Amino acid sequence: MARINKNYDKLAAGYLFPEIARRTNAFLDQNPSAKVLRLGIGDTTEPIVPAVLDGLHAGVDALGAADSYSGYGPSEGITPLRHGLAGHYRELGLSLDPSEFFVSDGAKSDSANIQGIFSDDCVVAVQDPAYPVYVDSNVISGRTGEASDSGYEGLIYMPCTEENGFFPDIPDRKVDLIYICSPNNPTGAVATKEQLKTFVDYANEHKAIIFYDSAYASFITDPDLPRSIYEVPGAETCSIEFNSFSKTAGFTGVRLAWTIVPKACRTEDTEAGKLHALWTRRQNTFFNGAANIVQAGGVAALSPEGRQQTDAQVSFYLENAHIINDGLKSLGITTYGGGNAPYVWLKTPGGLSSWDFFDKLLNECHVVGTPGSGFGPAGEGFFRLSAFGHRENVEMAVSSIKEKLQI
Ligand code: PL4
Repeated sequence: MARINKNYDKLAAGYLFPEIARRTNAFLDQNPSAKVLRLGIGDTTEPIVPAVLDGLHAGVDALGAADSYSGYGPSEGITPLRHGLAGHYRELGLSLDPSEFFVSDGAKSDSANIQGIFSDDCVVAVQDPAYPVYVDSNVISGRTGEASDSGYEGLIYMPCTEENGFFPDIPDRKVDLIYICSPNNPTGAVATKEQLKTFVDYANEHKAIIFYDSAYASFITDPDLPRSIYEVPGAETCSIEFNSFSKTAGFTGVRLAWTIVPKACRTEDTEAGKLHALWTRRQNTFFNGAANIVQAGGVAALSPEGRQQTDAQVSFYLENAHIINDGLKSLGITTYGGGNAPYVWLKTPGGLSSWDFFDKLLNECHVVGTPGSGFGPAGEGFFRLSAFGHRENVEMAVSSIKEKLQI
């Protein structure tokens, strides 16, 4: 008799983003003429820049000629892209080998799948609030107990609060797998090298592994802030890093990302090289590589011209974040983030719950955001606005909030 994975039944509620879509659609059913301004999901809206489009076109054209046609490629990614990525990190002063880069179709899938190469009894620590994928993938894999208002039993929550500047202290007990996201989704906070060093030292001491999600690294403008965890001495032995072309090159629908598993990275029961070998084996078994057309676009995105154009687009989104921040602050709302990240994290006015504020913002201003509590217990009382909208929509949303929000 076939039986299902009962861990799915533990998942607290519907996945956050479909739930937002459900509530928004219900509002539109009731108010069909309303123009809803979406600052909820972190999804890019600007067109792909010309240099990257040229790369994608070249990828298509290559398939149309017998001498340049390619079929299945290496599941780890094509050589020019892995070399290009290693070159990108060399600019940060880091010497990672191209073979340590695993190209994939998304940081979401990689950050969800990575736990699969670790033992089921690993103790997991997450920043709270956090991108829901880290928690849900471990719930599904059976590393937690049931959910309650304070989170999942057995999961170690590391609160990120106003008091600690939205970066947690190291765990006060031994944990095995630690998820850190910087620039952070949802708080927009960026960890300093000193803050990351506390975790790198902890991980090396306890033979723990850090999963470092740097999907928004290209939004860092402050030259003193680290764009990769490997800028911290000692990180290569204890850290796996995820990054993505999604937000940098407008590839949220195109799909292209990379994960770095250094050969030096190891666990308590393995030698250096084993984790790299396991992830290679995992990807070879479950994944047939990112689309060749898309990888050609990725190579173009890393070219000098591609970088210049995508950097300009990132600056454009950061300007949106400034507009949102300025508008909210003018109403006396407390905000965080937005300076080196595409998310503005605001404290709900009047002490409203995150979902109550979601409904209020939608009903009064026709603006959709993301409730902080959807990212974890410590997100309650906060709310996230995304800076990825069209400028016109961002400006309309801010005007609407300034004119109509009753606080
Ligand atoms: C909505 C910290 C967004 N349906 O595009 P990927 O897979 O390379 O990267 C996804 C990703 C990875 N890491 C972090 C992220 O914030 C994201 C994307 N997050 C958001 O609004 O929080 C899009 C979410 C998408 C989803 O469920 O991921």
